[in-house]
Amino acid sequence: MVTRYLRGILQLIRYVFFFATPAYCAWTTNMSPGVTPISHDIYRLHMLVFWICVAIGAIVFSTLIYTLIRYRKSRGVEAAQFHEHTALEITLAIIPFLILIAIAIPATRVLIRMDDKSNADLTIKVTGYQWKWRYDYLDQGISFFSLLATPKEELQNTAPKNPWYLLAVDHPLVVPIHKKIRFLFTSNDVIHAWWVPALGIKRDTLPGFINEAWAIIEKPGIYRGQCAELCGTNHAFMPIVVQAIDVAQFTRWVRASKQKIKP
Ligand SMILES: [Cu+2]
Repeated sequence: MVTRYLRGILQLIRYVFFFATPAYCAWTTNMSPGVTPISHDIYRLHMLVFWICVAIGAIVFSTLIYTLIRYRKSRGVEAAQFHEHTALEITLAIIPFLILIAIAIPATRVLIRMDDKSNADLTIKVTGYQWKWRYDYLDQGISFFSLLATPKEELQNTAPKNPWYLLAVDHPLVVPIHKKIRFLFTSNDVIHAWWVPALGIKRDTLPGFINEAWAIIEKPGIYRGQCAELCGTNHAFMPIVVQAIDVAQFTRWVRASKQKIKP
């Protein structure tokens, strides 16, 4: 009964805030655990910090509410006067310090792991353009642009919108699963950001600079993302689609793509 009631409230909140969102069906209340080791690390870190915040909030607010009721003026309670309680001051300084250390250690560990781009199986250069992405497979010699594939009628509201409205491209980034992919990020014009939540990657692409990231995708599938840095008029029209397939399929795809480039 209670769960049904709560579910009803949640549904109502979803309708109020997300009714207009076409990707409403994919909406969840928490961060996605993703499909790469780094995205799992980020998820675990997020949950750790979340539960620490929940504990702090529960302690602070329960103490506050109890105090407000128990020591209210109408009961004739008078405010206590005390100054320079050294032991209390030290305790209140040490507790937050310990909490910060408890967060900083695993966070640093994840940052170091994110930075380990060694022993990559393939390298892909991602270049941001106003307003599209270019992918260069440095080892395979394949290059192409990836453009928004949403039909004009949907953009102009003359046709019903498909579930992947503004999240579909003509040529997705095709990658193999279980291989360490090293990404190099740069830009041709202004600052963009390549953001694919399921891969745990969000990197700025800066003209004249190279940023790096890596991913080992565990599950075949389609993973979508968007440009996450306001880059001009069509910022919202340069989505990212990553298609992860098994190694044999990837090898075939590489061969077919090279054949297409030849003429
Ligand atoms: Cu952009």
